[in-house]
Amino acid sequence: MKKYKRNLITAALPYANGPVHIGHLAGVYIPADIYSRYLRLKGEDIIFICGSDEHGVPITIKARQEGISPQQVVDLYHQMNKDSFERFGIQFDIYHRTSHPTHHKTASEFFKTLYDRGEFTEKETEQYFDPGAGQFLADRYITGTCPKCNYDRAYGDQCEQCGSSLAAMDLINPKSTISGSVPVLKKTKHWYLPLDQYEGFLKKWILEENKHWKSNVYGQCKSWLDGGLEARAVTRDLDWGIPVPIEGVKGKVLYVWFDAPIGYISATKDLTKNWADYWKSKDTKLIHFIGKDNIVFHCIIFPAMLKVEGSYVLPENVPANEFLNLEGDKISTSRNWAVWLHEYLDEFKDKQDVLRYVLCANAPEAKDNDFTWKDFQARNNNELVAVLGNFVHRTLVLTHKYFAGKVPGQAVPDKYDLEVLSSIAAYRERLENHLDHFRFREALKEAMNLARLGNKHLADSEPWKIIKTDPDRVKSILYTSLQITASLVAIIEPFLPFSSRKLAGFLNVEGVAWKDIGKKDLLRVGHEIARPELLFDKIEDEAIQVQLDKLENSKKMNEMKEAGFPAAKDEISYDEFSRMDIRIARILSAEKVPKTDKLIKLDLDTGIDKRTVVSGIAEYFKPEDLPGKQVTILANLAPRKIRGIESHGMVLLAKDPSGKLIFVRPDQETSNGSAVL
Ligand code: B3M
Ligand code: ZN
Repeated sequence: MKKYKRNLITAALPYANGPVHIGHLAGVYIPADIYSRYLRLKGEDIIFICGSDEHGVPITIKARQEGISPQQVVDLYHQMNKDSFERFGIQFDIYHRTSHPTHHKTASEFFKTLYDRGEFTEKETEQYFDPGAGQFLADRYITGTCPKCNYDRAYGDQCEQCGSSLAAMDLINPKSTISGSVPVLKKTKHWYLPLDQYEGFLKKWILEENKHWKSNVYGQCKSWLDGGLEARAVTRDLDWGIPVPIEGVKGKVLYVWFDAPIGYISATKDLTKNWADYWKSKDTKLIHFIGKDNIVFHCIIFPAMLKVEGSYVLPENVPANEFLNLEGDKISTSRNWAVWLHEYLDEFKDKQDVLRYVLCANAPEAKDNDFTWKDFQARNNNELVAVLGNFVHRTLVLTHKYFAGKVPGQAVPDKYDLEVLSSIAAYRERLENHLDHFRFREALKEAMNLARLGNKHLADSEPWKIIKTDPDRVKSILYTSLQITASLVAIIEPFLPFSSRKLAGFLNVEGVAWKDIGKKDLLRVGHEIARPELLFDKIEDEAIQVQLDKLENSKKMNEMKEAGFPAAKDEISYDEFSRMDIRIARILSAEKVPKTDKLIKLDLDTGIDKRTVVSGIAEYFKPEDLPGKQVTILANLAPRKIRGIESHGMVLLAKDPSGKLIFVRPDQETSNGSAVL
């Protein structure tokens, strides 16, 4: 294996359009953090880069849904994700953001360099344009009928019913999601990266020189390359992003997948003035941690960009993971089928390592995998508590009980103890072999095996039975257990950093270096340890039930939505509710509003006044049936002019998914003006 001077580790920049969930963690951030911590512990030169991806359509869609600006969206989620990662112990050297001026400058210059050298091709194409909104439509902003399965709510890039990836032009009856109007085709000019021209280079570099990549990554690259590459547009008609830095070009931005990976470079620039040592030297080992949906961008498109630019290093490896499912179902933000990191951190205080452990033990390294709360509980109770926690606790308690908390000497070293002691270094070697090859599940298993060995050694030797008859033997046993415990401080650090800290505290040491794992007298004879506490505690059924109930609730909400009932609205305060003046009124007279299908004009006696309200009920009621009926109204709604008639308030109706309307009425006669509370 080639020796490198430096390590440059990147983790995919999450879109700042929502919180991070366990799928992101298991796919990207946990493996990346384990790997980075491991290198740091070995004393290597390493920087670990991440940040928010703040451009592109995902951000503008979220802004539109929430009725806030894209800037507000990214400000909110950038801070939230940055905080969550920190609380979770993901130790980035910098958490940057692509809205940062350094990034705008870096990405613009990158584009400009390629543009000035004539590396892009220019093409005019026809694209969907929303005449009502006066803007071009990104594929996600167009819905219509899927040509493959006839689903009528397919998007311009994908049908969520049959999973086909689509082009906006394929949709039958396309509609703009912005204005609802039918989009028209309009000419527009864009710049393309001619990937087809780099096919030769990419084939050689990936298929021949990068055979060591994980088979899921290599396989995906191969199928892209075998299918033939096409030129890719690197600009978009959008008003959110980095403006295309070409004189005279307006209303166009860099394609988010052009600028986002350059974000790794921008972040490094703001981290260290020696950024070029990392990015522009053959001695750098560049590793991208990503999820499988990002493979083509990190293995084909970004390397092609770097290669064409010419002065940057290419990734040595791109250890992408597959997807994590949740309780047998695909994780989905829109269906709220996820475990959100910020919620986990609030609900399971001080249990960061439990989630880190479970997500690593279960990581979708080679194929998609499933997270279940029962497995989470079982792994905590049967592995962290029963194996690791139990071993550490027994060792520390017995040391206090028999030797006043001081590391005993090996008066008469026993053969078994010596064997155990000399085997510790081999654990380190096996761990290194796994970690160097991104096999984090295996590495974690190996780490736990050392605790298992410690447990077995204690159980076999039974010091509690021979303390009276053979105290010297007990000294040697506990000396051995304590050395294992000290090695565990380093061995578990990449995976369980919080517990490693705690354990170091119990042992009264600063920390343990990776190279010292298995070292003789790692804990010196006579060294005094602290009073032990529990490293992990049991998770009870109740805590798991709370989580299962939450998911059950999401499921119910999704079924309601599917059936056409509206989604639940955000909570409001009692104060907000009490500002609504809801009361009972009687219909005095009713007549259809001329030249409309739906509207009826109602004259009402509200108890406090007589007033007119226009209501859209004509499809379900005849005007002549209405006078005399009592109804419920929202009386203090600001007046509105509807078809020339001023409407003062609103009659409350219940609408079922078919659209049918009925009145919300008191179930007995009551005085007009009665308040609804
Ligand atoms: N934001 C996509 C994602 O979150 C994208 C990654 C960018 S990495 C440069 O999956
Ligand atoms: Zn379909």
